[in-house]
Amino acid sequence: MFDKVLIANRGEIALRIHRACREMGIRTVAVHSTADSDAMHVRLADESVCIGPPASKDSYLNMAAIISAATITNADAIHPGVGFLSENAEFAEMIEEHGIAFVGPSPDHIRSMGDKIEAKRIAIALGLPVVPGSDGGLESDEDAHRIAEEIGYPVLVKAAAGGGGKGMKVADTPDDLQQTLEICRREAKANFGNDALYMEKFLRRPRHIEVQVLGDGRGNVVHFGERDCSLQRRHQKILEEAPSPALDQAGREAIGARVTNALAKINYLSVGTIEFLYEDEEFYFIEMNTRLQVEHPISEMICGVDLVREQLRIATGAPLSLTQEQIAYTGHAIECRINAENPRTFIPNPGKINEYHAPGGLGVRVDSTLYSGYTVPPHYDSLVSKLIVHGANRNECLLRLRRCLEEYVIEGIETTVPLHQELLSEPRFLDGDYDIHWLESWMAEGSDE
Ligand code: MV4
Repeated sequence: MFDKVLIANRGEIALRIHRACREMGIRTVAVHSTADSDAMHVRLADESVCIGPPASKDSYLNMAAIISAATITNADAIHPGVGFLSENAEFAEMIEEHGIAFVGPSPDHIRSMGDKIEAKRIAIALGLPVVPGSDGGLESDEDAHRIAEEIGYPVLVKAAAGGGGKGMKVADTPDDLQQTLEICRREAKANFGNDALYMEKFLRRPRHIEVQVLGDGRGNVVHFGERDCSLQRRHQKILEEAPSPALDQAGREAIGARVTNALAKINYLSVGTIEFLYEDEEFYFIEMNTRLQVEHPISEMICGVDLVREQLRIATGAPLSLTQEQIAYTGHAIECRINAENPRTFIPNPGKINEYHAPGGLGVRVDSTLYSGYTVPPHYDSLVSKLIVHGANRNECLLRLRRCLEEYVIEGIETTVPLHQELLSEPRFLDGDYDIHWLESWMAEGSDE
């Protein structure tokens, strides 16, 4: 096992990774910007290195500074966490060139899944169901019009370099399409420096369901069931649950088997997530995330597996320690993302925490950077805490979640706790009857009253 791991991240995820390392007897190195000197991830780590000024591009995205920090502290591995450099193939390569282990997939897999046209091509080749569309890039406007006629309007034009909702636009008619192509091409060029586009049939009311996987790079791949991430606003997830209220055990095993068979063929290494849209009981691959995800704890809670621990083990070259048959699901888990934001406008609200009390008790997990007296800096993502609750079934989980949200005290800043409380009195949510658009329309309705 590694002796020392550098955690190239901040916030709750840096704490999460530190905790796995500590339990495995691995020493940790935190890196931080000058704005994060007082952050909890710095306080808990065995060592810390300041890697630059507040702006992410000069610190948490500064590859040379991070690799230097690993070298001077003698770290034998780097865990990239989520966001920042976690899906940067060049970073993974650079780390390996320095003789340091990268806790993540092979650079080739990161690179090919980062190109959404390439990712879809691979998904098709591996036998995963995809959304009907261009099955490759759009060669010309004529090509685009022909494919749109074939699959039928409305269509969605997406940028190869996009993902996570960036660089896509719907066209309802051939007239629309001409404009859409021009806008998408221009924006893709400006934002990503790559104007390659592809097209798909636009699914109107899908759910977003993703499957968690773990592979050892030797053809062994297991899955940990799915997460339903349909509750989102402007492509920011608000609350996730596992299992999905829309799937039964047979459905779960069927999609899980398709995913593990597919990824075994490419000897996938490390944790990863395959994202699907799910509509009328059909799955459609959209993207693959080649990293740990923010919402991974809900899968851990229902499976009883520490995914970061397994990810670290596998990064040493060890084979998988569990088989698919050993992964069983117990109960239901929900994660509420608690952001330092106004709960209605989502305008960030960083500042000093005057009073802090986290909920606890059976089935409760809080992955948070907050402490009394801490000042949430304004420079980064506003996620400050994840409240993760497990129950024997969905109803018990919801009752426990309501209790925990009442108990949670965060004073001094506005947070999204009240939004989660409101959601818990909403019949559509309580019934699990929602799609990717429901939360936004529900919030729009509320503001009219
Ligand atoms: C789609 C879609 C409908 N039809 N593709 C947005 C993020 C990116 N990962 C893919 N996205 C979508 N792709 C087709 N063919 C609707 C979305 C979408 C969405 C997907 C997942 C979660 C939230 C979303 C919000 C708006 C649109």
